[in-house]
Amino acid sequence: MTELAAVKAALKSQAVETPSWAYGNSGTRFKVFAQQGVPRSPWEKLDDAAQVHAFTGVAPTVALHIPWDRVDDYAALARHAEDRGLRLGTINSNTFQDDAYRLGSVCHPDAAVRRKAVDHLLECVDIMDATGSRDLKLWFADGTNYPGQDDIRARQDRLAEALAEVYGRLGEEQRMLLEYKLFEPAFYTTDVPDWGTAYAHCLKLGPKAQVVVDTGHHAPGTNIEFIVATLLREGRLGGFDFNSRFYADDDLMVGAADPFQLFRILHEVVRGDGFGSGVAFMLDQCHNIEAKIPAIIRSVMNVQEATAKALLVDRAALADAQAAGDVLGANAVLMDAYNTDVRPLLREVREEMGLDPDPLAAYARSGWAEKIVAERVGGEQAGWGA
Ligand code: LRH
Ligand code: MN
Ligand code: MN
Repeated sequence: MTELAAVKAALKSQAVETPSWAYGNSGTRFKVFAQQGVPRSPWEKLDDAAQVHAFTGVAPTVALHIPWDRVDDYAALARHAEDRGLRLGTINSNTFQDDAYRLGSVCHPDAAVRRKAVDHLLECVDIMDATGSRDLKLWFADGTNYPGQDDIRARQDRLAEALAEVYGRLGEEQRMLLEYKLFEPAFYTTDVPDWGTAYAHCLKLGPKAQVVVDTGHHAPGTNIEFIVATLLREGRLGGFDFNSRFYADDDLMVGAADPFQLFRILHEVVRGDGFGSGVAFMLDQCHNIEAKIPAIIRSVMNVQEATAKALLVDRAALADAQAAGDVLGANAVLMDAYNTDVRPLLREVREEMGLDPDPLAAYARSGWAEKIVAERVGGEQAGWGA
């Protein structure tokens, strides 16, 4: 295979998982601007996700969030997905929207609350069994607001105990992805604030426990690609929650705020043989003011563009320059790839996949946006304010 053919093959095989909650209404704590035509149920979220996959060709799975996507029959939901060329993807747990969790969930000082939280996580694994999902994504809002409020170390013990119980319930092919976040909603301590804490827990649990890097969950200036390189080197990068941040956990479209950072991250994925190795490429975004389906299509395209650039890095030339201590030469190799306009290449890739080379224009022409506005009245909120 020529090098270009290999790059094209990698781009065709890339899969970007879209989140069910990105299709629904969402907002800030100040205001949710409801949009017309948004899905009224998990079933309709899948209908919209099928449009994203139809026009991009690389978004075959959809992440669910429980209870936002609770249904009576998950096997039927999986069939609904299959009928539309999709599969159900990661199951995201939610232990942050119940009054019981004011002081935390799996780290709560009261064993009864911890039990309730763990039972929810176990229920999520039951759902994975029904949907055929591989990954359980765990993000905990647990933490404290004031020094002295609770015992930092005891909370880690409670966390470890809860994770071990859920880990023991996983099937052979199932994985647990532990997501960290610097702060919010807790402001003083967070129980899983960084990759190191997540990694330490995963290491104790076993190989089915992996770390998730949500690109919006770091302090400003954090070198995320270093974290990615390290986790890949340790065999513990489970996947990404992609989005953009300018300030905190902004959940804006991936590649919008800092496409160069996204390229640097994906360069480390390529370097660390992370493609095809089980690393999940997921979006975790909310589209508060922009049209949702086009925003998700744009996000998938942004991931593709950064991936294409990362695949175009001349790794032999880079290795030579690095070995020779050629600082400027090595930097130039990387920048050459980043500065390549990969849009013509991606248009070609899409045509070879039998797709329209311009997914956004094709979606706009399809009439889907008008159809859902006409047919759907009273769309639901994604979950954050629900
Ligand atoms: C938390 C988070 C986590 C949740 C999602 C909705 O900030 O990133 O992944 O499940 O947002
Ligand atoms: Mn996330
Ligand atoms: Mn987040």
